[in-house]
Amino acid sequence: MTSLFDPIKIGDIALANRVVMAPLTRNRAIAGNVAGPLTAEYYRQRAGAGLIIAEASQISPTAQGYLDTPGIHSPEQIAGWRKVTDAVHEAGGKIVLQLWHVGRISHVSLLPAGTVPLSSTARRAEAMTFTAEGFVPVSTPRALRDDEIPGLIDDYRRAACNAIAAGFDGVEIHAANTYLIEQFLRDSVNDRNGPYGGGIANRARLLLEVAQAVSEAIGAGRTGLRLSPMTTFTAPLDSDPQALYGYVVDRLAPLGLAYLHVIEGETGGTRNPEGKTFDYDALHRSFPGAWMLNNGYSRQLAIDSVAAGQADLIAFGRPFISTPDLVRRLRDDLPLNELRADKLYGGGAEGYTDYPTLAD
Ligand code: 8OZ
Repeated sequence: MTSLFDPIKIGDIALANRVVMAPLTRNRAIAGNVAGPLTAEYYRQRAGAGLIIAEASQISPTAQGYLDTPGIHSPEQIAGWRKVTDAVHEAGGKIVLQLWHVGRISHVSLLPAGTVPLSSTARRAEAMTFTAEGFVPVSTPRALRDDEIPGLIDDYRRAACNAIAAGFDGVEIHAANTYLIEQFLRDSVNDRNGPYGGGIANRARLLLEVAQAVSEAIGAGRTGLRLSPMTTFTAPLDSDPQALYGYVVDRLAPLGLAYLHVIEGETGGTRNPEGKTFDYDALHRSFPGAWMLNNGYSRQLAIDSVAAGQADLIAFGRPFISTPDLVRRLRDDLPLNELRADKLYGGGAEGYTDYPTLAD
């Protein structure tokens, strides 16, 4: 029987165990949206994870949607991330970067002067974002023209190459949580005509072109992708999630990606939204790479899921924030530190790099 604590090779990346640190937005980038020394220390402390998925990072200036999130498009950002990856590698860990375009979940104050958020649609989301002025409603977006899509795909490709230049072991394409790629996927948001709107094949086209471009640029064995079929964070569900995400996974299967990362239920919320069922195992059966599941896993559920072959890897979010040495605590069945929920977003070391390990 496979153990959560057994090593595994996912694509080209060899992991010491199957406990993954989920990507977690912490809004602590320094000037220029650079990952600073505190961020290097934060990830170094968590290098016991089999894999760290570093927080969602904007692929271009137009891809940002919240204050003080890191980017992966400038030389200074690459240099900042290099210190992070060196620290994690020196501590024996592996780390990939999550590539992010927020789409319409942004505010003009966070974007290049004179620009508005970009999406599949010109309809504003019923959502808030965090800016220098605090929480504000997101701005009304502009629908990307079809002739702008190749440039967008180039931004993903360049960001992936930048991540490799910064020393990451790979990247995770963020196609979850109702950001840009999911704004194309779902018929609840995408109101386009033409090659990127209408039926499932057209709505999935951007995701598949991004996955193809990134895989070609840095190797499929260094490329993962995250989905959240039942998350309603800033947009309603698709009218037929099983068909949509089933199609997506069928088309991703031949690319040879290192892994697929699937959030079950509502991201950060219930694993079983009332009245909404989704067959995640059906997706798993059609994907040949490593299968990573996430959302509210307890120690026992994680151990059982890996032992039963339902998942190859389990990603933990909040437990990794509070407990840097989470793998050791899970292995020895020891209690975790308490999470300081008021320190999740923004600020400094408090609630970021000051959680104790057992060794402390
Ligand atoms: C929390 C706050 C801001 C962004 C996601 C990147 O949900 C995020 C995010 C989470 O994927």
